[in-house]
Amino acid sequence: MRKPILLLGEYDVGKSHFGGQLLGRLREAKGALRMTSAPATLAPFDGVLVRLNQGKAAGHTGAANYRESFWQVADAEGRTMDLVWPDYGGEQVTSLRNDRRMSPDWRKRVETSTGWVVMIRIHNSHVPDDIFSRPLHSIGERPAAPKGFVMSDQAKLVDFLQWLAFVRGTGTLERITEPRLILLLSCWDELPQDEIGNRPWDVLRLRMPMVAAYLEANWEPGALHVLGLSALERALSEDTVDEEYVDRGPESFGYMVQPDGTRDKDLTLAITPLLRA
Ligand SMILES: Nc1nc2c(ncn2[C@@H]2O[C@H](COP(=O)(O)OP(=O)(O)OP(=O)(O)O)[C@@H](O)[C@H]2O)c(=O)[nH]1
Ligand SMILES: [Mg+2]
Repeated sequence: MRKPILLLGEYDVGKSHFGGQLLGRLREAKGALRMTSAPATLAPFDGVLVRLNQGKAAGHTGAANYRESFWQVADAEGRTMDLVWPDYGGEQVTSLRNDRRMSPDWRKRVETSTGWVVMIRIHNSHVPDDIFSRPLHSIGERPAAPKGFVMSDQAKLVDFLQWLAFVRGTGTLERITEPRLILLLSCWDELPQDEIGNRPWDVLRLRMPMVAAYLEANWEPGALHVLGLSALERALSEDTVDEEYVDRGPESFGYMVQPDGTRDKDLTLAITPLLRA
């Protein structure tokens, strides 16, 4: 079964590094999903894999790039599928969202994908402070109101998902079962100590309550998954070598966070819910 995935993530959320790490794990064949035949090419993730093996981060993907890779994968029960995994410059999603226009290629992806994987860099996303989240004594020091109307991060995401569902013709009179949706809260390792041990849903409810409420109201529970992801486990630099990465290899790093808050080194678990359709 061919499974085109609509991977949605803006600039700098970690799409390319996750793609590279996921490809590495699938080839290793030690996790819940494994590759059944070697992919014809490691592109577009070859560059990321080379950099990670050198203990360095890769650069940003060119804004105009869109490339897909085809992976034949199987789970432990022997179910096989062809996963179509993309990599592209996150600016494309930003302009889709801002311009409310999409090319025929993007429209086809929205219409034909069996699953949507949405990545947000959770540490950078939160509700601005207000009287409910700030101590009362600090209210006098209110920051200047922004000039003009600015949509919050969470309102932007809800608005975008509503629009995509509309483009696809997905009605919301009943809860959505297709496309399945996985929300990956990426760069989980960046979260502060008092949040890093929490469950992904709780972190989402705290940082983006409107998104949490929207997803719960519109998706069928079995078709909706909110998971944590730290594809690299730590910050890497583009210039300085991380010796431990070189010694132990990128396959020793990275984890996903299960719904109950436990960590698992098997990054393929971050996408297995897509294949249970
Ligand atoms: N701390 C930490 N940093 C990460 C992780 N994954 C990626 N990063 C860093 O986040 C930055 C963005 O990652 P990319 O994978 O390039 O993001 P992208 O979504 O492909 O970005 P564009 O190509 O610009 O669309 C890079 O500097 C990475 O080193 C992670 O799990 N933890
Ligand atoms: Mg990229």
